[in-house]
Amino acid sequence: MAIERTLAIVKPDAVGRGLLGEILARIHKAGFQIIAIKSLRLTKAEAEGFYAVHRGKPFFAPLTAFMSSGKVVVMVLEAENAIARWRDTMGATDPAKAAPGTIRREFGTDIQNNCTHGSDAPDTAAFEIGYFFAASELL
Ligand code: FUP
Repeated sequence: MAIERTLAIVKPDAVGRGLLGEILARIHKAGFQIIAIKSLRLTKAEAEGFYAVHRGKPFFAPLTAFMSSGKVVVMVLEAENAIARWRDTMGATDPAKAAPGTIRREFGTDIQNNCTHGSDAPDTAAFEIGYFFAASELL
């Protein structure tokens, strides 16, 4: 297994409900290094660019409205097998289908308000990390 980096986002529902500390604790317990972290509010256009792969789907407009509705915390996580490991820590997209003990199962409200994002493959991780962080922030 290789050391990988993945992009994680704590979404507006989780930041707004005061869940950032709990989610950071879970990130540390799962063995990730936080390489970079920042808090920001996405514009609608920035949210649309981030989720461009979903443009045209019925949930695209509500999803991008939600993602630009409040502060998010974006971070780059590093670990062995980080992409799959972070997705396992988050749980399935729909909290109702996520495994017990995962972030989305324990804190998610519904398939849109599911608290966290994680890259799903090495190429998307590279795109998503580059969307938020300059190379000089990732040393
Ligand atoms: P994930 O990789 O688990 O974040 O899931 P997807 O890339 O399939 O979807 C991205 C985001 O779109 C999800 F986090 C939530 C939202 N979504 C919906 O709101 N409705 C859907 O039916 C599917 C996804």
